[in-house]
Amino acid sequence: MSKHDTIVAADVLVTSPGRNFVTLKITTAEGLVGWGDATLNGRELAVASYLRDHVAPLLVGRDPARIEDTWQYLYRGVYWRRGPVTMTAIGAVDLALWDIKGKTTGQPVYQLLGGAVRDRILTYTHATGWDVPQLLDSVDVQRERGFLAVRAQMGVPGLDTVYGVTREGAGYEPAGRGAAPAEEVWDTAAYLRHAPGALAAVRDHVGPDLHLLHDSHHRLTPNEAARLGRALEDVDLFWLEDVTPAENQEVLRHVRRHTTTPLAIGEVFNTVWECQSLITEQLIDYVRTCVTHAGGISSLRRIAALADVWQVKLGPHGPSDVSPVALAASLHVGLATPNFGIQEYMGYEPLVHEVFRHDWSYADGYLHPGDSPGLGVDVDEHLAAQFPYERAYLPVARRRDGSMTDW
Ligand code: CS2
Ligand code: MG
Repeated sequence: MSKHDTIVAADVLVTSPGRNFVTLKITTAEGLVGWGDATLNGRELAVASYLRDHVAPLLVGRDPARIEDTWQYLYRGVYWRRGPVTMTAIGAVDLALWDIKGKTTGQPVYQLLGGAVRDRILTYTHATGWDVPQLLDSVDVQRERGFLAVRAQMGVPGLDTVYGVTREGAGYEPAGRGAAPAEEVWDTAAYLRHAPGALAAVRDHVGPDLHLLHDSHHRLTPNEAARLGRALEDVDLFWLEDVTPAENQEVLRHVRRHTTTPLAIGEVFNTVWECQSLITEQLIDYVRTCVTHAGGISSLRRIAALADVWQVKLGPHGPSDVSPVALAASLHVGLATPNFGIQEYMGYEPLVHEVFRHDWSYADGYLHPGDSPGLGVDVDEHLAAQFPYERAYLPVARRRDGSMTDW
């Protein structure tokens, strides 16, 4: 490869093999291709347009090796910085450029990040059940698949729909296809009456060793969160996630004063600045920022570095609504980052694995990114083209009195 390659094309692929994904393809004059995930569940076309209409023209002619300069150019150069759309677009560019750099050097990205600090990455997956028996069965299924850490989400008596669960027990895809979001009814009091007992039943069923996690999904007030954390202390959770919307990080001080249940927050955050107080005030134990929505590998490493100073660990978001390209990138960071705690892995439908052929693999409760050059993912563009975008929205939630709350 000549000293300086140049970007000759930046294309955006929107495909829907069971659910919508947005993928950035960067091509260089030397014929190298880098892939980046740009999926933002429920707002996919906003990121696709941000990339196609505003970023792609600026990438053509740039040196793909200048990853950090490109990150700074796109972050500081946009003026209207931060937010999920901007940072997911920047994240996709960052992943694609790290992918290219790996292919240029013949190295998996984790080697370019300093090499492995561990042999494999502890991962957790989801167990769901509308009632406790269904939930216990779902947990058992995941244990039989070898998972050492399982997130448990259950229905709530008196409610028809609850985040993270389906009555059918099928795999849970929150974004519903259609012209408008589904409207769900939420009742925090009913949830708080039910969740501690349900999670205690799971702990009784599985014994002390399985790591158990639970996601309150942004729905509690600080005092409700404090009460729930305290009620769950004997359940010995690995973490209790998103107890409050955390737009106001100071409110976690109240929660922290009243419970030692480990807290995890950050999947909807997009820069290190949103996590700053949570980390430097020890208000959380795990920061959940996603490698794409938080601005890419370059950005997630900055968050990890700040978290390491305060002994906070990474627990990156890894739902079914970020693509196998994003999971790959998260795993490369995970293998090379000392304070990486655990990786979320909801899994994908078989067709998604065909569209996004990847080198990363799961075995016995752990993931590994593989040793292919770059991120180790290749997109089957012909197959992807057979699944056009289908409008889909995440649900919205209203209280019983009809007022909006956090879904
Ligand atoms: C959830 C996500 O995995 C999690 O922790 O919070 O599934 C979240 O609901 C979805 O990513 C939203 O698209
Ligand atoms: Mg979550």
